[in-house]
Amino acid sequence: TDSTTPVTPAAFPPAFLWGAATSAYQIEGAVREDGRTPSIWDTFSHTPGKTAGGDTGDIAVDHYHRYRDDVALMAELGLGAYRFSIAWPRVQPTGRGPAVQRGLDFYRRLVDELLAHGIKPAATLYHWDLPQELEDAGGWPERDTAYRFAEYAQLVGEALGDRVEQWITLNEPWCSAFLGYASGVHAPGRTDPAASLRAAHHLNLAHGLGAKALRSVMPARNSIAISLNSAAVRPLSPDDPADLAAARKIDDLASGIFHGPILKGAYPESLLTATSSLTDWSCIQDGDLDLIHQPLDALGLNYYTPTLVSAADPDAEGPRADGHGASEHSPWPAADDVAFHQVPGERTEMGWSVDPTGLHELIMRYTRDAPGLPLYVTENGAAYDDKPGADGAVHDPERIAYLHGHLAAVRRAITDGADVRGYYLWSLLDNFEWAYGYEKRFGAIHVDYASQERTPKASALWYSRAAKSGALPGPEAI
Ligand code: GBH
Repeated sequence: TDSTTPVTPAAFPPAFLWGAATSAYQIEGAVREDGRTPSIWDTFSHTPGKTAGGDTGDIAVDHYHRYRDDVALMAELGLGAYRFSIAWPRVQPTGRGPAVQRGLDFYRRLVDELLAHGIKPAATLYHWDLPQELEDAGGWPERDTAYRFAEYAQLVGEALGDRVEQWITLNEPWCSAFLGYASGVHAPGRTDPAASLRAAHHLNLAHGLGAKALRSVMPARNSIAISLNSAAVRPLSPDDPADLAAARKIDDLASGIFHGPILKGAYPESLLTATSSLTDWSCIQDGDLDLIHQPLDALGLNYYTPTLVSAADPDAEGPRADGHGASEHSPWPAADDVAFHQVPGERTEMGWSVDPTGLHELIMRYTRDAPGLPLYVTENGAAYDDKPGADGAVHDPERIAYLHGHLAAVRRAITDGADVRGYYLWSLLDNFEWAYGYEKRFGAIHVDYASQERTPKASALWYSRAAKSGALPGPEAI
């Protein structure tokens, strides 16, 4: 492949994909159109107190009606690829039964528009918008949800498998399981650690069954992957055995719980033992691990910031710098003995520290854990307080520096032997940032939420130069 072609240091392999990513609920709006019914995020965002300012995705950035303009912007910027997600409640409003063609038609139109502009579509089947009816039937802690997902995957694969080559089953199942069912800062907002562990297993099962269903209906050339937000976990004192044990525990709960079954066909023993006070894992049935351990064509990794931990002082209310958000409940089951710390250094608007070495570390780790599997950075980016200046332009030098640093880390990993085939900037547009509502802007393109006017930020122009030349301009280039 092209990734083995020798390249000059600033240049990327010629076939490297320069992309941007979004997700359905964060951008589409049109929540009641063409047969769509509520997902858990409609219910959650309409529940008082759950999102900043009571913000919802009802309108979002109206991408459902403006997708043509948005694709035109991507084309102007010279993007080679676009990662979007499909809203399950548009395709199967009750989470069961035949597909709603009007719902699928939106994605057919979107994909055709992308292809007409030479932009490669990458479709994520599940970016957190479970049909509410399936949550009412028990949600991810319930085994049946995995079978429902497989059925949905098959319907979408049948409809779009002829024109979309790159597929991602789930986005960040860690967030679905642990922010959704343990800390409750994401939909459906439950705070039941035992249920969150069952949810994680059923998400793994959904991935396996879904990958199998996609394969059964799609051309063999198509690629199937999953996007994980494996944490780059670091011990506060690398020489302290207790801190090392804390880091291993969090690594199991963040990464091993998905890598183990998906890539190796087994959960880490240390994870099963550490969580035994909460569950006997009887949710794992005979044959599940074989189903989960499906052959994959690629692996997606989403990275924003590293995670710094130590052993907790049992007498102290441990520092809650990371992992809890606005919740009293931890997203880390059976980890009361671990304390989370703020990584030193510069931070983004999210309060997340800027540390590209974590991305390099993660890529090299995947390279070891999944030898031979092509890798994609399926999300990376930063929120800053962007406002148009007097000249109407949006100057965001911090985002340019962030992107430059992280893309340089990707480039370094390629030099070090990693097979990274592409990078999707999070996000194409400012959008609904989940519990943070519209307060946090991750977009390369600014959106005025009153007028829906789009303005590419300076970082978009910088990224465009990178995409068009296949090499990194200096961070000062715009
Ligand atoms: C991604 O989630 C999402 O895929 C995307 O939809 C979202 O807009 C984007 O990132 C920006 O947030 O959760 O406190 O334990 C990233 C969610 C954020 C989860 C960092 C893990 C670590 C600290 N991740 N988080 S915490």
